[in-house]
Amino acid sequence: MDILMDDFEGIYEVPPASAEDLVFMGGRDKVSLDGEWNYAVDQYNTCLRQNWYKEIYYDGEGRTLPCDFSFDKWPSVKLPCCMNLAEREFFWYEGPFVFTRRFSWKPVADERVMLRIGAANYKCRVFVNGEYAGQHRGGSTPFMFDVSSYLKEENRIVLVVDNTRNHFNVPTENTDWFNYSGIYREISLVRLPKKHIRDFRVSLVPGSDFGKITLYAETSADTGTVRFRIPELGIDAKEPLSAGKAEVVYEVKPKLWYPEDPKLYDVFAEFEGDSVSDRVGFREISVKDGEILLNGKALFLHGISMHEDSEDHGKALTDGDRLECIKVAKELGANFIRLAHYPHHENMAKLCDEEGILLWEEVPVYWAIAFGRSDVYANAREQLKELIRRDFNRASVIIWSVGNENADSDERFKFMGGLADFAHSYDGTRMVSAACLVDGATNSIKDRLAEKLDIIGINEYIGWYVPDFKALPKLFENSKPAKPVIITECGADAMPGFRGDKDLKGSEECQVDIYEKQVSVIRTIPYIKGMTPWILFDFRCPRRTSDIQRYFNRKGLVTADRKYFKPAFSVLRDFYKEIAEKGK
Ligand code: GCB
Repeated sequence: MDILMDDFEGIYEVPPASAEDLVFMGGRDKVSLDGEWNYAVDQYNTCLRQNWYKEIYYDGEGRTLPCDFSFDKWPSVKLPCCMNLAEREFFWYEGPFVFTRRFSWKPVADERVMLRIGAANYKCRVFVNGEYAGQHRGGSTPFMFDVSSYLKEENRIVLVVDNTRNHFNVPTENTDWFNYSGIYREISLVRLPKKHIRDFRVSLVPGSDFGKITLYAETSADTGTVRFRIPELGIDAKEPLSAGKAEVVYEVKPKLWYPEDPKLYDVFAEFEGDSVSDRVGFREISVKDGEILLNGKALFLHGISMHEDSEDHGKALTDGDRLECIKVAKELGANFIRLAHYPHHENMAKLCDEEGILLWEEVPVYWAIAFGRSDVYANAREQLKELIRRDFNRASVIIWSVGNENADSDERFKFMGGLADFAHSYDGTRMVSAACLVDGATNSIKDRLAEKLDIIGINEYIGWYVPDFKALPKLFENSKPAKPVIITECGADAMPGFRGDKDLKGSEECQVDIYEKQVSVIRTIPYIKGMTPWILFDFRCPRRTSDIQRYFNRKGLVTADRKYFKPAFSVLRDFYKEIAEKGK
């Protein structure tokens, strides 16, 4: 009896879907399952306890049984979305939701069908026609399940999505952003021939004097031949597989990708009856003698931080929302965006490839993670791998960040050092960083993790959380970093339209003052090679309850509705303009 069952979750604890289950998506036809789904709040997890997904309506004798669910009569919601914004009464709800819909399908013999969910926060369990297809952990990365064997002509899918915060999740129960619930990125089915391409990577070979391109594919079969093509560069190569992998290095000088001229090439891979494609830019990012180099030239990252959040859609931004974010960042003079603090939608990086914006992408290893636990490490590493696998071909992405503001302990060094090593080994074409804390005891940049990073990110709130501004020049005097530094956060809250003296916390004048002081010091420090102040837009945050906050973090330079530009916006814009004119 389900009411006497204590460990109802045990049977669902199968190994979660992993990065290795992700199949390369570029150029593939998808059947979208977005749209109207029936749903219920399932606060007590009764779907999992009573196996609703099995849809048992009758006893063995054909008599109807009482049911605690009625899938097709439940209210409906248009997915993807953030459920907190779907109905007023869901705003503060955290816990399980059950989503279900029917769909028709034409099964084809020998075909593989993958279900892909762009992201669901945080734990997602998938049932197709009464069978458990598996689970995924992590609220911001895509996952895929092979559902071929479950599909019929008429189908029922049930998804149980639970965003209950938990100390052993990545992130933990305590973050400085809103814990939106639901399936907030696209849901689709992808038909694959039995023999298909699983991964396809195209990149400039680092250190090749911009003269070599690697084309790499992984396939579902061990043997055969992969054909790689980049017509515009005259590349057409057939490469035999070895243990399911094919790689070819071409000597060719592509036109390089620059923010000012983001050239993209159409690239293709074909294997048996399968073919995939992508649009890829070629650029080299490196670090040398304390400089960050893009295509061999030193550059200063004129950046800004950004959450994935909008007043109307929460994290379920539209492409229109994303383009608006990019437009506002460009108005600021930014050539670089820090996508904090978790993987944003893959379309953001695609749009930045086209728009010529450099990106920092991050995994939610945020604040006080349970660093001592191997299962938590495995989950964080998987999220990082899913992100790298998803965005490897994006020229815009130049930095993988392995986390944000974590106290320097032995366990944390092992955990995050492990992630940094993994990022380097899984992707040799990018820089690895993390947003580190200032060492409070010595007021200096001193974090053991720096030895594992290519670039050191530093969050400092001097002028705001640390009121005495004199600490800022001292911080930089006290530090002798061996690597380039990006100020990954600095800033101040300002309530839009709240005017007052510069010492009045929360006033627009106070935010202006702090920005003016920050840039006046930062510009003089030679080892600082970029900055991404906190933050472009105000964002929802349950921790922020003061009269000037009202459940928003108001450190934005622009309000959450993207309409009002606070005066500090122009301080940063003018600074970026001035240094750009000086060629920095
Ligand atoms: C930080 C965090 C960021 C917060 C910000 C703040 O250091 O990295 O997530 O939102 O400070 O506003 O306090």
